[in-house]
Amino acid sequence: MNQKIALITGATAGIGYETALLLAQNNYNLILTGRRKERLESLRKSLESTFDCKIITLNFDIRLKTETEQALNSLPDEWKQIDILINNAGLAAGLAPVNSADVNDWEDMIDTNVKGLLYTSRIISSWMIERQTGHIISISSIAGRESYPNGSVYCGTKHAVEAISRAMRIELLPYGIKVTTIAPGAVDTEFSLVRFRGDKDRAAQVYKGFTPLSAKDIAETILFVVTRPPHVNIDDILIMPTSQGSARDFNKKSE
Ligand code: NDP
Ligand code: 8X3
Repeated sequence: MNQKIALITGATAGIGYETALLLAQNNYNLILTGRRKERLESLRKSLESTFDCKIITLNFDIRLKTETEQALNSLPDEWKQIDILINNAGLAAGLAPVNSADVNDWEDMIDTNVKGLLYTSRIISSWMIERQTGHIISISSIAGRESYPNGSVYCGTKHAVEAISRAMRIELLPYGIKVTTIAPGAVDTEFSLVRFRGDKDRAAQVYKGFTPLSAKDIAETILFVVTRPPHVNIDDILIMPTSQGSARDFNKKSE
């Protein structure tokens, strides 16, 4: 295959979905992953019929090590030549202090945001090392730079993403493999709906009174990062809405 191959984890919604659209539009061949199979299939059909790109979908739960390994290892050899890995799948579950938070929420966040990212990076970085080329982009968060009350474990997982990426940047240096973290502030996706377990009103409150980032803003940032020349690596980007100055400081207008 002449076109570059990008694998996006969590392509069924939000940032991953918009990144799939933009990369397909720019003729990347894509491996799209997520748990919602129907969404993956309809995205594949729509991208392949609209753009000059080939798509493979892998339907697995990134929290499960064996399922993740089996799915990735099932790729045909030519599709294992992944040029770009976008570690995007992730979630926040709940918003509660350590003394009363739901332990299952912690496990969900740690298993997805940290362990899932590691399972995927472990396998794909080994393929990149064989080819002495590649680029791993991980979606961190403002929560990877700051901690906020009631978000201890989500913030902890995103701090871990930052720490793991910094170490991988150095580990993969001898092989010419690029490593980037992108840390967004508030992005209007399904993120808050997931965090508040489908409570639409509560999720909508998060983005009320200011203009949040869109998933397309992050997709465009990813496209910028992957289109730099071979000698340039963007190590790290913090991207915020103009109306957000820190994890907790917003310039919100009442409506
Ligand atoms: P969405 O909820 O819109 O999308 C999350 C994606 O992750 C979905 O495609 C979902 O797929 C996938 N995913 C979640 N859990 C799993 C799992 N167990 N196995 C496989 N895939 C999974 O959220 P965003 O697009 O906003 O989030 C993308 C990333 O951006 C996350 O890492 C998030 O932490 C980060 N982020 C988000 C910000 C925001 O404000 N929205 C800000 C900063 C960072 P499916 O459910 O089909 O499995
Ligand atoms: C998502 C942004 O501020 O809710 O990572 O943690 S925040």
